[in-house]
Amino acid sequence: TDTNNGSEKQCYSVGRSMKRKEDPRFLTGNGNYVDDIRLPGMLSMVIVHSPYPHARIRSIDKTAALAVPGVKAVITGEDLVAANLGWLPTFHGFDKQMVLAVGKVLFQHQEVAAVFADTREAALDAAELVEVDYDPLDPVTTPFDAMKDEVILRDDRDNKTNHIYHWESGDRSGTDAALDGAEVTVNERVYAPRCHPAPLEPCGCVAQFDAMGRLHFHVTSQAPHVYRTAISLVTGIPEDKIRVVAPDIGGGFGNKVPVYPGYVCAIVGALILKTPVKWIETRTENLTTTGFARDYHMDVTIGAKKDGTVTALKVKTVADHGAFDAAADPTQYPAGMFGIVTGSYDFPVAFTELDAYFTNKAPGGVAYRCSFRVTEASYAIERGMDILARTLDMDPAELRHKNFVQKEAFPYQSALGFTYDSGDYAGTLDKALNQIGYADLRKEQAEKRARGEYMGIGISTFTEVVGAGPSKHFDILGIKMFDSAEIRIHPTGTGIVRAGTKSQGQGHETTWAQIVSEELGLDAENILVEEGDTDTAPYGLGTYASRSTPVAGAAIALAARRVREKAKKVAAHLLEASPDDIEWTDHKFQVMGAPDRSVTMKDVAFAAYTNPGEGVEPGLEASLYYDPPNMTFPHGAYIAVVDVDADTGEVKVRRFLAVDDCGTVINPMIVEGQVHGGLTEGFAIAFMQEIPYDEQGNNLAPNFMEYLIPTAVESPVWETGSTVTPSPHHPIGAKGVGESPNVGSPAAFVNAVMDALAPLGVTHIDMPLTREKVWRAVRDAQSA
Ligand code: MCN
Repeated sequence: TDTNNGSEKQCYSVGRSMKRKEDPRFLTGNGNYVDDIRLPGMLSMVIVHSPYPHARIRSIDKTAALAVPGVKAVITGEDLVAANLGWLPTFHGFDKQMVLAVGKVLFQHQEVAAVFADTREAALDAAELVEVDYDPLDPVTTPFDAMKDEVILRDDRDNKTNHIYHWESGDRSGTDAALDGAEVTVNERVYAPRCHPAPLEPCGCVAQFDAMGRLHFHVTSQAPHVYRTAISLVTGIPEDKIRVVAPDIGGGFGNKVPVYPGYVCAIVGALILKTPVKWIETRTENLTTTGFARDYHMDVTIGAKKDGTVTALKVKTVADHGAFDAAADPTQYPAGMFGIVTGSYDFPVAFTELDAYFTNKAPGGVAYRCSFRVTEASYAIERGMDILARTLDMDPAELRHKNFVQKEAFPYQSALGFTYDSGDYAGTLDKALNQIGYADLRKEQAEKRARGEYMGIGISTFTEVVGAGPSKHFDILGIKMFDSAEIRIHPTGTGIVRAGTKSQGQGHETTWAQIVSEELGLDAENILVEEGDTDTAPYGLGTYASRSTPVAGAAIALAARRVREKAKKVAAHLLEASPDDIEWTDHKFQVMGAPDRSVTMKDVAFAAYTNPGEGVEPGLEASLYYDPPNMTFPHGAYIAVVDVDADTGEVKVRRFLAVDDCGTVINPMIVEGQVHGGLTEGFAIAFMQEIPYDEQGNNLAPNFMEYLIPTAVESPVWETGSTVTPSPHHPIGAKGVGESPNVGSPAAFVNAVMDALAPLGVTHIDMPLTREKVWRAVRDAQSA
């Protein structure tokens, strides 16, 4: 029965706030993480990092390190190149990354050598004694310097330029013509700062070869099967000789999608030293080497009529991808899904182009809780719309209303080529405006302004694109993007579902069980969910881009329906009727028109193994691979209310309301939890977090003293609401939700602060809106 309200029927249903099945394990401290693994003879690996952002390596001397008691080996980039293991491919194939630096280091903290020792302490001591003789070079720390090509950073590429790629989408000349003829145009350069997902558990692995030479690789991975294939491609170990297991994971947020140099080193160490090797990142390693997102400079231009109707959108982006384009980006488009930049608005014409550059910063291009550039795109358009509203002296809610894609227009073809599945943007905004009491807030603001107080209201009505994806648009390492499910029902009516996804905190053990339960009329408490072991789970592409519900969730529902088809034959046998006369109704099989003649799935499950009927194969299971016809397009209307102290720059977020629409909701409590988590991250991005580099290429936020994580003390109280527009192509109508709050909220916060400061003439401040920046902007505006 449902743990919340005790009613038998509730336990089946999608749409119920069933408590998370995984939580007793986590709440009692019994989660099983990579660092919990202890194996006999296991060595500890520590990586030696470069102190310089750009330098030639003259020599590396391992002698002193090797003399430390307990040290078993030190490997360098030269060693790996000699073994043909020097490079890691990136998922989308535009670049590759050095495992350990050879010849030159390209960013501060780059991996230079790996030390293996009996204990972590010995490995740490020895790492300090690896003597690397560097010849420092001038670093290039901005894409604007990099584009001059005065210094070419990458010696290994034939292409002697720092330019990585140009990507464009839409109608350039049509957009230019529309902008030329527009009654009003607004333009602003907005920056999505380089930031980091900073999961509670940093990256790490344990590599172990068994007596048969098979690699058992436990790793904090969001995509275990992809890792298995990537490891096979990099190391040459046949894929059947590799088992990847992702145990419990303490948050991923995108950080655990790419395969990192430390993993290759640990595998090499375990192979040559013939004993297991563990590597666990420190917090500083995590914040300086793996998993950077954003660093997008975006020029947004919107053309409109005087009445506020938008006529054209142009967004030109310069992207800083650091030393390697480590993008774990699975789309065929190098700039991921940035084409969602037209957002929720019906732009008749649009054009966007993006140029990405190498710099002497850590490898960039990884996604942080966004479907590959969607947060950047949403921020650009939502800031742009607010700037337009202010230029036209229009209410920002009214401007949005005027330009929304109308709910009758779905499926809607955007000017940049996406086909949005469904939505009700106006309905969702109205719900948010009513729920927060918008009209009253505007009155209060007017009164405060009259008293010289700075209160602001910021709106963001974003559209997300999630569920990578149809195989025609997405692949990783050439593997087309589908997902998978395998369901096995046991004789007593309990069961197991295995999927190609991997929860890092999202609650799949609960929601996948709920889907099976709903489809098969079995108790969700007795449906075990297993993910993350490549030996048992069917091949899947993993959990990121809020793809699990849209893709694997669909695979699970459809696999369950396959089980039901089989079960129907057994039910027909039990009910002595023809399968054609059996219907599935109210979570059981019954003879059509004879409700008193019915059997439950539990009855059928037992019979499937004991008495399935003449000619019916015993057993009750199904597996299914699902290639979605399209992505799903969740949306939301977010409203932030802030008070700004213009004398100190302090911003107080007084209220924040998020109304989300992710189609059919499987578990409202889990969705609300996802929204709270994502909003907290969005809040941090808007006000606290950035990984800045100084002109010498030093990473200025290598720890939690500098890279701030909001605690319950700083975080606002979140108010939530929802609307439901099912996805027409998903079997249960669900869209993804995990990223929406992170995608939609930064613009709402910034729009609110700009609204507060409008009377002072402040028009834009780049995130993060620290007190100092807000104070300076106010001071500059006043002295202008
Ligand atoms: N859900 C639901 N009904 C819906 C949509 C989703 O009940 N209509 C439930 C799902 O079944 C799932 C959860 O909400 O239990 C999130 O589902 P979904 O939106 O499909 O996202 P994913 O499971 O694919 O998770 C990925 C997404 C991303 S991209 C990042 S990054 C992220 C996030 O989710 N990282 C997280 N949320 C996180 N939450 C935690 N605790 N830790 C992370 O690392």
